[in-house]
Amino acid sequence: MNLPFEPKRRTQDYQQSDAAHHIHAFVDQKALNAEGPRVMVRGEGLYLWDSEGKRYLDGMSGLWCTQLGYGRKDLTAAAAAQMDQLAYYNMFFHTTHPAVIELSELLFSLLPAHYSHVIYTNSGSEANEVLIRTVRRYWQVLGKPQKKIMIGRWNGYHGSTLAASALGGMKFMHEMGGLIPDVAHIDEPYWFAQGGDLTPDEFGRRCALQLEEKILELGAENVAGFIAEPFQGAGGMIFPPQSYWPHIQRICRQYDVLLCADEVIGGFGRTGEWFAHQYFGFEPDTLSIAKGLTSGYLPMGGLVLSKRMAEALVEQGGVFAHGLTYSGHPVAAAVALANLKALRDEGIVRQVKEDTGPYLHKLLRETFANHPLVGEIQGAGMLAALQFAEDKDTRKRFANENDLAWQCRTFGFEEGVIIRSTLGRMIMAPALVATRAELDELVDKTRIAVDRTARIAGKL
Ligand code: PXG
Repeated sequence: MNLPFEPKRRTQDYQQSDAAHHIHAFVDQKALNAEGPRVMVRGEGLYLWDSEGKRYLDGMSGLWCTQLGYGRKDLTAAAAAQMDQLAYYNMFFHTTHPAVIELSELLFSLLPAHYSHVIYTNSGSEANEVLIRTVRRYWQVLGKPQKKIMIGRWNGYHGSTLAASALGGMKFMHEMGGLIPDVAHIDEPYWFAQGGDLTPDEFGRRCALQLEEKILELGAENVAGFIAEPFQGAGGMIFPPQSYWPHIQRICRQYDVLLCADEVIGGFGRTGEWFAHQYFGFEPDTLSIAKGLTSGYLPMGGLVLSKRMAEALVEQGGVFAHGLTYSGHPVAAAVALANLKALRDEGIVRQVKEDTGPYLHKLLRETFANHPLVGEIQGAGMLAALQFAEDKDTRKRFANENDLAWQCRTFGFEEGVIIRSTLGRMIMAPALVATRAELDELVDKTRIAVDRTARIAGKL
């Protein structure tokens, strides 16, 4: 666990070369070049080490994806064995291979019975790109080609490629390089910030009814699908009120609009259920998957289809004009297979649901329910958000909440814990294999970071 590690080069060398060649994600590159990125060199279990030898407890599973933690030898062995046997072949021109077949068998044994088919991709963004074309194709096949419009949500996140970012509702992303036609948005169900005087349930219903209003405004005969994350991830780890999903599902069914769940973060055990829609109790027509499918060890994503959709596309659809060089890549498939087997056979998802998830949330309530900086604690399983509030009773947020949360994240790094900030929320999503002792450490170090933040906010 604490093996010494010698990086090959000095941190500054790495940073200078990095600055010379890379445009990083979601950052002002000039500012980052001046500061120099942290260079991560090793991972084991929940821990990461940087090039200075500093150790961090990774409270974010990388980017919400390393369900099994770092350094799993069974996953590296699966990759090596598959590379030796068949490093690459594709699913074009009437071919397939055992790795992808076995992966799909296992995937559908874990999914509810009304899903039957999957289109593999290399990422969550691609899954959502494929989603748009597949949903439109479905309606074409059913003789309703005018059903084309996708409805998403403001502050939703569905990826960084053109159509995925258009489906998402991050306006600063829309401003960088365009939108696509036939996409509309409704408000997000973020009660703490936008609920006003409504109870959470009233607000959840109100947000869901916006979908109905939007469908009626656009004409149900023109609307293909509604896409949403079961809970918002990148937008702040926001759980919707309980009333939200039942109303959304009812409205989608009433107007014959496909319900598309983006399970890229919520899938593969994050909430303690295999999929987040099961946690919230609704039945989507499609599921976008990625991240935890391979525990992040190799890039792989996919679009899961209900039997009803797959049947129409297969039986009546003719040529499905889509395919990626790496769809169903054998090495990614072999790693995904080993990953899903471990999650299932080691009882990891069950452990999150029955033991470590409740433990984490009890700890968070004990630590933060009466904390002067924290107005709300949300989450389930290995997933949590702390909402900063200037006044809890009125749910008044700090004008500089983004800066405060970023500062808290920086304090976290100093204390040796990685947590993520979005607007005024601190997010935790540790690996599903986290032990109680590791969760103690996560919450303890987070508390120190939050206390330090409370001091600069004048709350402690
Ligand atoms: N859908 C959802 C719900 C996501 O969270 C994607 C699609 C896109 O997946 P790819 O594999 O194309 O990145 C995501 C990705 C963050 C953060 O800071 C979140 C994501 C990616 C990077 C950072 O919360 N989610």
